[in-house]
Amino acid sequence: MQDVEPALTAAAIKSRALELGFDACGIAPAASHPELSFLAEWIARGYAGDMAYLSRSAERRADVRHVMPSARTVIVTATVYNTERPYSTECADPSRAQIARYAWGDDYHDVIGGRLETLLDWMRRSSPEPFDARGYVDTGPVQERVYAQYAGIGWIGKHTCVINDRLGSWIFLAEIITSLPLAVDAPATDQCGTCTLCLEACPTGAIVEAGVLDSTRCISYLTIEHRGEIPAALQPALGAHVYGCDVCQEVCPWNQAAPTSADPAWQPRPAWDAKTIAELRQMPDDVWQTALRGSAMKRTKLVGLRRNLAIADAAPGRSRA
Ligand code: B12
Ligand code: SF4
Repeated sequence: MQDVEPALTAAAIKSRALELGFDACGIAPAASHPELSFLAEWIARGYAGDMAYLSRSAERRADVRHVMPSARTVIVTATVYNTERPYSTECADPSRAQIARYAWGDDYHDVIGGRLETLLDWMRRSSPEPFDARGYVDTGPVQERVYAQYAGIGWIGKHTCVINDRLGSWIFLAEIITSLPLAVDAPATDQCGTCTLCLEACPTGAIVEAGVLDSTRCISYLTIEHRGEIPAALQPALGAHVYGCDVCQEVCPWNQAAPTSADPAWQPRPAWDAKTIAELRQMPDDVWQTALRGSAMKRTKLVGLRRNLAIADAAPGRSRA
């Protein structure tokens, strides 16, 4: 029997999502997409490092229907977090601390989580029938990039980030898994072509082949997720990256004219906007703790940030002026 679109339509949901501040919204089927099966091999190769939560939840991450058996569609949203600041690859000053763009403003889990809840509340009020739904921003057991690709939001680039042909890749993903048989979008098609700029630019060679990232070499993993000492052999390559890294996305042709967001939530906080490594090292703990409130950067805790700053301070070529 053919599914009949419910009274709450895909078009109405997308238009409400845009009104709520999301920059794109698409709908993917909750199906066995072939890319979902890469996760098991990726973990087996050791590319997850010590992110044990990924292997613990690998079974659920293999398909959203393992998370919610009644799932039929996944509503995927994208939110631009890019702001008017130069890329780290454009900065000639080695004393300037580099912080990943996504972490400059408010914690996206809180901001986008709130917007997603508002969208879901509206959906429940607008639907004549009750339905099952679960919303996630980053932390759920969902391979968000795969569903984003099948929702037409963008393709998974060779650097593994989702690229939208209009917005670029400075986008947060968030989704609502639903039991609603909504009309789905066409999947996005790969537009990387023969380009390999991100593979060549990665300071630690973490993109081991197109679409495959070895986290244990990735500066984002090393400076945010990894606890304890950072392997000595990789430390010099960290350069001035004190929290996360954007190099693979900065060199991407699809981000050369990427739109920026005027949303106050994503604007850089003054405590770390355009600061030197030395200034951040000298910032007292209580000032750090206040600045980190409601910021995604608290994930690594102050001890992790201080570890990263010490490594950056000792980086080769770093001017101590
Ligand atoms: C674990 C994780 C990380 C890890 C591992 C990253 C990775 N590439 O897997 C680390 C800590 C390194 C990381 C870093 C970053 N992350 Co992160 N991360 C996640 C998380 C929680 C899970 C991702 C995951 O499942 N990885 C496992 C592997 C298998 O998945 P994948 O690389 O995404 O895999 C796809 C392709 O690589 C491809 N593939 C895999 N194997 C193979 C093999 C072959 C042969 C082929 C052809 C393809 C292929 O298909 C895969 C689908 O399974 C997601 C949120 C979520 N729940 O999805 C956020 C997420 C992916 N991260 C995000 C962000 C913003 C970042 C950073 C930019 C932060 C920063 N600046 O420091 C960097 C980007 C680094 C990079 N190039 O990926 C965003 C990405 C948004 C976007 N536009 O894509 C997400 C979606 C969070 C969000 N809700 O917005 N992250
Ligand atoms: S830099 Fe080139 S290969 Fe890498 S994601 Fe962008 S377009 Fe694709």
